[in-house]
Amino acid sequence: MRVAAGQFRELTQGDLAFARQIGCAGITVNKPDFDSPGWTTFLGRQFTASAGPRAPTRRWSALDLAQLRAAVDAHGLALECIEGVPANLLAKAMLGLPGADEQIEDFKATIRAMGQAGIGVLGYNWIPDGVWRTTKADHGRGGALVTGYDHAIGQRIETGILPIRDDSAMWANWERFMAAVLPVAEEAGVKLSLHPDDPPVPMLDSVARIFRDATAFDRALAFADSPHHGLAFCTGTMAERGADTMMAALARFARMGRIHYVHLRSVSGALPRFAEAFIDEGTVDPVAVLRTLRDAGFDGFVIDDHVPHVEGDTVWGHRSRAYATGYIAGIIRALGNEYGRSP
Ligand SMILES: [Mn+2]
Repeated sequence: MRVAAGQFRELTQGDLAFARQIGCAGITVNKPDFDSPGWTTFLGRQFTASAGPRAPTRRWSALDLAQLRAAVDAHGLALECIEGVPANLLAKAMLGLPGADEQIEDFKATIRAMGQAGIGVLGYNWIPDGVWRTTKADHGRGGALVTGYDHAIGQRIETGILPIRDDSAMWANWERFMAAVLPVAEEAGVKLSLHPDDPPVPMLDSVARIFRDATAFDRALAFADSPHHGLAFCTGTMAERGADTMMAALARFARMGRIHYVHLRSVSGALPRFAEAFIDEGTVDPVAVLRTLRDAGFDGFVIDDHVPHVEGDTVWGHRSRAYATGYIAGIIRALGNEYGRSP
């Protein structure tokens, strides 16, 4: 068990130095669009500005991924995982719209490129419209800015942008996707890791959120019963339905060996209304989480996920992440040297 830094939408040499400085063994990268100006600069490519909006890169190349991995390696860090492709690269597949097959083919090409670059874990989720919050500036401890969600507000929102999709339609689309991509992941040696729907409510804006509880994970893990399909277990999202049920699910899936990695964050309250919280408050007990993982023999990595925005911090949250990461690392160390941070 080890700590990584994550939630990087783009990356700089300074970000990597910082992750190493605060003791991380590795990093994860979040939904990279490798043709964006930031990524183009990081990868040392020429950037040609084009007029107007540009669609994200549909499939990642093994060369871009290998260059990314080499840059991370050079800082003494492991590139643990890439957490998802940009959401609209899978939205048609999720919703079963025309173009779904092309998106699945692109995703398969991305998995193969990941394997060629030696990057072993690819996170994904099944929410075409992403994470929902109804407030982004709730006042957390000491006036820190935290996001919050109130289902009384969320359930009334109907944008009319997305088609109506119920549970059975979303399951059928997911099963079609998984049946197509899992054999490719197995052949490429890449693990696919499913993140729960956040917030985990039955439906938002006419689209069902199928990965909202442990029962749904049981079904998904049975359908794709392979070491190459497992969970990106998010303690925060799961605790949005209650910390006790989150802990029970954590223990069970960890014992099954189906948790690939963990997002360790906390929330205050639970649905229908919750807010994000610092790691040392709220309903999630990080000591209990890490002890449960240790006792189950979990050998993956843990990241801090979302963090409150504290005084004087950057957008990515260097200060707040240093606090959360150090907190997690300290607990892992206290649980026993053999589970301590990697050198
Ligand atoms: Mn998460």
